[in-house]
Amino acid sequence: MSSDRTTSNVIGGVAGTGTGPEQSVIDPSTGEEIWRYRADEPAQVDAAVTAAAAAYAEWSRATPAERSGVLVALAAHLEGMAEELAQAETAQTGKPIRLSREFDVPGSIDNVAFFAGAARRLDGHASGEYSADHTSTIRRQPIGVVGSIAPWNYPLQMAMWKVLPAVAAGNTIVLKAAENTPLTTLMLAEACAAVGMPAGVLNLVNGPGPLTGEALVTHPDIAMTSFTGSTAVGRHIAALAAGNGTRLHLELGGKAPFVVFDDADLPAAIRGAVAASLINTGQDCTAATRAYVHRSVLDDVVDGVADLMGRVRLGAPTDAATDQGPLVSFRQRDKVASMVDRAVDAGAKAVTGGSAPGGDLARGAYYEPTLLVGAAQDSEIVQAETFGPVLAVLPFDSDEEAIRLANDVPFGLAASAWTRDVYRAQTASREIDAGTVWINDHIPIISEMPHGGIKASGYGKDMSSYSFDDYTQVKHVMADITGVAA
Ligand code: TXE
Repeated sequence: MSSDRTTSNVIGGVAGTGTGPEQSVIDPSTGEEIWRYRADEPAQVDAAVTAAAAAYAEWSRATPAERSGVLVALAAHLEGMAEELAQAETAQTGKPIRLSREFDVPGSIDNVAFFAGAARRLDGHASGEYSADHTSTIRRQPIGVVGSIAPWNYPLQMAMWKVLPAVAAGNTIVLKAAENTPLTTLMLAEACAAVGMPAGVLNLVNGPGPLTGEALVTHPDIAMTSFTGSTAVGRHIAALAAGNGTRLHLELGGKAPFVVFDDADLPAAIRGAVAASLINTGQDCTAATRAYVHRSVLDDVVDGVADLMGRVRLGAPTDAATDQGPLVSFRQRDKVASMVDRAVDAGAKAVTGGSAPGGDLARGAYYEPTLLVGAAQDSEIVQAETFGPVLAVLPFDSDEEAIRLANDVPFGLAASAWTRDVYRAQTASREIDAGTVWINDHIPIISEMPHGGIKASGYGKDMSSYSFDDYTQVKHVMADITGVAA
């Protein structure tokens, strides 16, 4: 579908190609190569950072209205490419076309619209006189060239989350997409150029993390690194960034608990557990992965979830009737399969799923929706990020135990509590260690609200005006006013 594309990077407004090793983009529903490109090497990364640095002087001094105007035009332009974007997103990730059409693409465009507005609300504040002879002002300023590295689970949305707060605040950016999912990010960079975003404001490089990503993170002219990906790579990047002294924004995945109290609306909780564990084939850092269910309603929840999971339609991602496509790659599918196998070896039972489907689907990276019971709290399947269509259900006996188990993992990105009791809901929202806690829901995100974690899930916020805390610096300007009146 994209095999006619001949360029794989955008540097200083010019589309070009890398000089490094060849990379394949694979349709994971068939295993077929849909595009091939050459990775960007340190020379291309250096050129991209240089272009971003050159564009910074003008872009950082553009008025908020000017920056906003570019984003308003971008939102309209992307609307016109929505179907093309959805098709490309589905081709490179295997996600159902319905998800691309109804979530990835509209969510991305809504993000552009939000930041078009937020760009004009970058208020500092005038502090007034705290000292007899001086007046203080707070300026909110951009920080320079941002180096961003995005993952493959939501390629377009993750690119948006990185690019928009950075450029809305007046920074310029070099973005690296995940090496297996570069297509929609390239389309985004071209759309930015088409609507008149000045050359060099958004630069795009592509290639593997150790080659292209590390060249970006260690480049001396980067002022900030923003990364979404695995905890292991995030920590490695943090160590590299320390060598430069650059500021960091890290979103490192999660292991979201889904807590069902005995007074919950059970049909809603059951539907929610299935939707939240299978969203994007479970390749979502906020996906529900551990359901803690009060022992008195455990059997009802297990039966209900197993029933609904059994009805999920696996199929071709391009089919609008498909609920669940393949995982993004055979590597990711094999990672998930071996985690489930180890859980079962350790004593868990797969109530439904637990293997890759046969038949026509065997040629793709598919894995069945999987419900596990009997896993131990300290086992790998409960503690480590799975990133697949797998939900483990564990019982609890008291509210205190539920909160303790919910917090008993290294991660702290998202969580949900299901109850009709306001006190329980408020207590859970206060006590659960997570950047987002949903009550009687799990998954929805909106551009106006922040997303980001604590503990091994990293730090910093995506989306919302809170993201400007990461992408701007606060400057104190203090003036001696004693001579002004003279
Ligand atoms: O991630 P990586 P992988 C988790 C999820 C998944 C696991 C492995 O659990 O199963 O990570 O996925 C770039 N220097 N998440 O291996 O490697 C890489 O090129 C600089 C959660 O694909 O972290 C890509 O652009 N960059 C997550 C990005 O990092 C490097 C989303 C993510 O890849 C690099 C994705 C290096 N040395 C996976 N090595 C989330 N937070 O939602 C890799 N990269």
